[in-house]
Amino acid sequence: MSSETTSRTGWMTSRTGLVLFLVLGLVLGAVGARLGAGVASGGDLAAVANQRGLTGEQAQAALATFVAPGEHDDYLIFASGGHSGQVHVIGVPSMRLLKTIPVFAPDAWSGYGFGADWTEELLEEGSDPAQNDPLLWGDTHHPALSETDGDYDGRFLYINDRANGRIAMIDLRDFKTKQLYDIPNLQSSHGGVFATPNTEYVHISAKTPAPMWAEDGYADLDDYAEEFRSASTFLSVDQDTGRFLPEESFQIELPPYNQDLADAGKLASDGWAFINSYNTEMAVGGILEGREPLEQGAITNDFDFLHIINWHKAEQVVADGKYVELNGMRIITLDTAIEEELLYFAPEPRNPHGVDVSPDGNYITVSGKLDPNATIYSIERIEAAIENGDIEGHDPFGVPILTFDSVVEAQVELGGGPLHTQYDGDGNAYTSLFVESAVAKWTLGPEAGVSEGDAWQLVDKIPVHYNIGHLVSSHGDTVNPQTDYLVAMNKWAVDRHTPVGTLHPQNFQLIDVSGEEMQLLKDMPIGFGEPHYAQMVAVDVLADTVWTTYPEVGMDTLTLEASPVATTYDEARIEVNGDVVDVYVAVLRSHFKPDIVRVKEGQTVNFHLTSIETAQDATHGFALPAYNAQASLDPGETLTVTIEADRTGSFAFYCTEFCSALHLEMQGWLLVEPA
Ligand code: K7E
Ligand code: CUA
Repeated sequence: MSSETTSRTGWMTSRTGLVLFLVLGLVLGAVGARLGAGVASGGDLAAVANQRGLTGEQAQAALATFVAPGEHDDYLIFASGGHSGQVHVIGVPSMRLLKTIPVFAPDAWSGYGFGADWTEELLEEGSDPAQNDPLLWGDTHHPALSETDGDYDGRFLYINDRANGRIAMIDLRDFKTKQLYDIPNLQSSHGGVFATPNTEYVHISAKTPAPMWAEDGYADLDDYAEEFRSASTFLSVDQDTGRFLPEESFQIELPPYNQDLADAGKLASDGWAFINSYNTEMAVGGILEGREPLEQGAITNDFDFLHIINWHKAEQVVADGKYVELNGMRIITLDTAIEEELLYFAPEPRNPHGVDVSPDGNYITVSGKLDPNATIYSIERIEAAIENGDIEGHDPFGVPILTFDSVVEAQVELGGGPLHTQYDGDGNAYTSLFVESAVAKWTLGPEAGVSEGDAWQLVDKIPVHYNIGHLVSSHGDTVNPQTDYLVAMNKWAVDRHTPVGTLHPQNFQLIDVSGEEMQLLKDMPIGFGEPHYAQMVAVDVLADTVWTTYPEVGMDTLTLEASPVATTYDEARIEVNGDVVDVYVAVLRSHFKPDIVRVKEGQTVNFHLTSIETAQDATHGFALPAYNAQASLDPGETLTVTIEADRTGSFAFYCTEFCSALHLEMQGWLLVEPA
């Protein structure tokens, strides 16, 4: 892996350099254009730049991001879709949207939640059992790609639902959601999603504390400190399927603070996990009840607590049976966590947002949000402080608080509203500044290969448009980030795009970070739901594993194994067993076999559909509008659409995907004869 990745680094860097060299040569040298404010002139390229009114810098940026028709991008971004409940896949540097993966919300194109049984079952199983109807939306926030040896391995993608405390698993062979899991004892979850360096666990923590021990789930807010709790959850992962194994997972009970962003330790800090928190004041709001608004109550303390969890130790504590079970989840109680010395706090400037571990694992950057500084802790100092019992007290629940000065390595003043930090391959960090609408580039310390003299310096800043939230660099959460691209994920677009009404798109901005100074290359309007976090992975990581058709005809979408209800063309048939009609349908260009299905009112009809296509992109749909069903079948896929034939009539079904010249002819009949 490492020699491969090293060569990837070299290739990327030299390629970026080559592009810049060519661009400079073409625009600046050969055609004599002036960079900066000047207008390119002379020569064909310059003529185009001139005609389009581009400066030399703009022309250079255009060439640096241009991916020629038919060519592929270098990277893929997996971006959360916020409360659209989806994941968006975007190519870099072209910033072209390649795909939207439905996760927590139905999607008619792919038939997700619109008829195929597997999709309806997923959405239903992933819903909170206490809710009457299946949840049909989610608020995706933080994607986590699976990792091997601390680097993305292209196998699985995980993403949380901030609204409902759920998490999803997407298989990156077919890019489809395979599991939705409503995590016991969590009402919501925010930023606490990460994969441990070998995807032993996927972590997710609570956002808003809940009265999780209360039998009926109820406790009054007057009893907040006594009754409400949070939990950090380590979900064990089946290495073959990528699925969560609840019976091998565990939680750690936490005080009723709002746990925010989280990150896994790696290399030097492997085995540790870090979670930010806010509202250690335990404010609950209550404006009409004579209390201050929550956001005021939550900022009275100067410090909140960085949660430091030794998950290796927690794993052992669970193995030793020192847990209780709560709603089917093994949970280490707060008292046990303290007793077993697996949970520590360190003060962090009030209401921080991001916590991000550096590629070498030594440094943990906490972004101040209300403080212009990034505060950097070192794992060496943390371990020493724990070893020496260097604590300044305990929180109200008895968790030891390490002394601030003993665990903080450095503070770097960055600007207004630091939120999130990413890293590159050369010891630099990039922090989003929400209030200032900028990205700050700064240097890490000696453990990251930066000389003492150059360490902990703000070296560059670039404005972004506007209100940046997260930012993402290539392999930015791994032990092996690259120094080429950074994408600023901005909340506002304001005037950056042609007005399209009152709901504005958001705005991704691609930034070149390969040189000394950051350079803005491209804007990408995001008109499909609010992205929060994203991860960026080199396309060659996925090249050998992504399927473009299912490898065998008759594969079940969910299990990715041979489906027991698959059919061949010759075996396509209708079987009637009393009230149940099983229709084994072969789907191909350009018909369904059988194409006429006669049933009686009141029967249950299972359409077991198998696409016997093997050609890339030969996707068919199966729409039965009279029964509100729409499914999509990729080449080789088998799925079932079940309907209760309670509506009599003669109904056409048809293929929704324009699959061939005779696509319109790809139609059949469902005849439901009155009983
Ligand atoms: Cu900063 Cu949910 Cu990661 Cu949004 S969070 S930005
Ligand atoms: Cu199959 Cu259109």
